[in-house]
Amino acid sequence: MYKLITKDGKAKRGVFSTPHGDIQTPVFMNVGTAAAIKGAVATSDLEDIDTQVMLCNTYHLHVRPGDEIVKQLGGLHEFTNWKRPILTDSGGFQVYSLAKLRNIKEEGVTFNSHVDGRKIFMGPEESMTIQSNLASTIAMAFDECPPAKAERSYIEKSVARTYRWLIRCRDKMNELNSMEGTINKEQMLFGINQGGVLDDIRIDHAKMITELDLPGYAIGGLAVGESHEEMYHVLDVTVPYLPEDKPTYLMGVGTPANILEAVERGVDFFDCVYPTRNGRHGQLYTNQGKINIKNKKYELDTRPIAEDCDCPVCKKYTRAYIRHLLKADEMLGMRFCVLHNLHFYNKLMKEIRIAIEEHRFKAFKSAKLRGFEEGDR
Ligand code: PRF
Ligand code: ZN
Repeated sequence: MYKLITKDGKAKRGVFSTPHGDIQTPVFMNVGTAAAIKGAVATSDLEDIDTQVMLCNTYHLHVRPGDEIVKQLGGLHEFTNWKRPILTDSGGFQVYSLAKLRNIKEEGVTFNSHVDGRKIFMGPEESMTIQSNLASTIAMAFDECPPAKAERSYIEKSVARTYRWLIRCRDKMNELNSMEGTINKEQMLFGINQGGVLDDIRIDHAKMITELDLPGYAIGGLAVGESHEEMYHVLDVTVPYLPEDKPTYLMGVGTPANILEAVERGVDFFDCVYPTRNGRHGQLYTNQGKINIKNKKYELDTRPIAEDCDCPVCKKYTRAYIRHLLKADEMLGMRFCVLHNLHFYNKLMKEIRIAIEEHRFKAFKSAKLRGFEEGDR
């Protein structure tokens, strides 16, 4: 399903074929947690800015509107009218970061819903059933993401359990994919590597999950409080133990600079809330660094957000106007900022793909990083 087109150093340029269409990698997946991109961006807008994959969350959609409801409506693709690939995260991470976690046991986790406080149980089988109901293209394994500063003994126990959970996820998905009434019988399961910043645990776990011959693998448990250097080091030691002929997905990462560094180390898939979250606050990405459009100095600025940007917003609107919209709390301001940022991330990935194809990734990366450092103008 994954075809490696070419490599430039360790950087990979590939195509991942799915029943919902091909994904050109490296790719950025746009975060639509509750089946919506925050900032009033529609799935039809995503098509306009040439994005490839939407990411949704098992936990959020289970709580509201309920995965059974989404199933009755034909699955996420029908529900959202986004017909290209969708990846669903398993709920594992969101339970730790959002919900009030009550208890974690071999069977799974018990937590309180962040919407109405009701008690919910989720284990590998529940997560797979929910993701099957949502009918995403790619389902993520149900894992535990231990805190960055957890002790070695805790991480060891946690990773061993995450491995046992992966076996249960695989078995449950096989069962669901062969069941009458399943919407997407070709749903794919990606395993998730964990192990904090401990090299030996990361490597052992990577070897074990690779044995299972799943269609793709993620590296989880990063960008949770460790330094950038620690994160890059984990990639340096772990990626070589994941299969080169399958996609590698770095979960929840990151800044444009983080993405460039990770691509250089062989990562194919990314997702991050930065472009949407920062956009909603008027933080805009450009090739000359981030700018804060609410800054007084843009009051009379009639240039687009970025002179070199061909997004639908930069083609038509000025910094002065967008600044005014945000200052006046007009929703349109947020929408414009999120659209520009998502376009920026997706365009960056496109440029990365071309640079790898032309075997000039290293020079491309250095030039980009130099530009980003110019900062607020
Ligand atoms: N596990 C899962 N989802 C995630 C993570 C993880 O470790 C992370 C860590 N950055 C983001 N999203 N299931
Ligand atoms: Zn733009």
